[in-house]
Amino acid sequence: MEVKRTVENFVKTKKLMTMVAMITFILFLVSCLNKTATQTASNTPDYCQLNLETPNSQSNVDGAFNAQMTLVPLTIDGCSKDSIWKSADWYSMNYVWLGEPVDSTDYHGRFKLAWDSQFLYILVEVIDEHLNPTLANGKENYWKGDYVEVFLDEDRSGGIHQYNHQAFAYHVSTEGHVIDKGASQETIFFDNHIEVVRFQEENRHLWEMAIKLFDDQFDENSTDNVPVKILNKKSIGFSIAYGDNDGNNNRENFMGSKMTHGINNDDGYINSDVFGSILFIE
Ligand SMILES: [Ca+2]
Ligand SMILES: [Ca+2]
Ligand SMILES: [Ca+2]
Ligand SMILES: [Ca+2]
Repeated sequence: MEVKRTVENFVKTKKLMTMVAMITFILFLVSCLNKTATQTASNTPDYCQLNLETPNSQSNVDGAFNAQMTLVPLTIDGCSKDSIWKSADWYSMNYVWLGEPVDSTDYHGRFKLAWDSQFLYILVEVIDEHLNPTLANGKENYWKGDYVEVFLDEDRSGGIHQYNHQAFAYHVSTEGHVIDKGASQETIFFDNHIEVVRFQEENRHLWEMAIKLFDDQFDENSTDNVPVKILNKKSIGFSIAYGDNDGNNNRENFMGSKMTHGINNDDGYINSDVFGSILFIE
């Protein structure tokens, strides 16, 4: 009898210990989940959090935009806290140049423009559910990873620019490289032309850029190139686009700021006749 009671007590105690262990484990899991949520939130400074209100962005068939002058140089940190970004308009970059029409979870893009005498500033906001790096070492297949392409023609001359520098088609990669063809017909980096910092919050991506303007005298073999100073009322050739790769090792879509962009909407990297424009205003 005594032995039976002892066995029963032992079984009860064991069940109790198992329950206590399970409850402790569940409490531990809950505490871990809370910690993860807190860490994610605390890694995102308040001023970096993207503004979820979505005022309409302006579409412009001809891709002709205004850039507002900023009196304060911007901080290129991928955050939109700079005061000029609060007042500048959102412009749309959602004309489908290549690929099938997209829904707003696959891609949606818009941008703002600002300037001072030294830089053209661009803030790009892109919704993209898969951010894919440029393939290979960044130079290979540089138009096939997710990237922002900035087309610039400093004097609005128009014309062929594929292997000269009277205009540029800067491919800005997820790694922060700036890539285009050189006069030698080789693919080269122009990393010191554009300072870029990206910021990501889930499927939203901010690309903040400060861009130097170079004229047609730019020499890729010289270290003495001097950027052009930007003045009020100056106008340049400009378009902007996003190449969307969602894991198929290719550019599945190409979406831009102007309704059309030349032959197959893919003429911008060759011919600056197809660019839209920016007017710099005070
Ligand atoms: Ca900033
Ligand atoms: Ca996508
Ligand atoms: Ca030119
Ligand atoms: Ca993508």
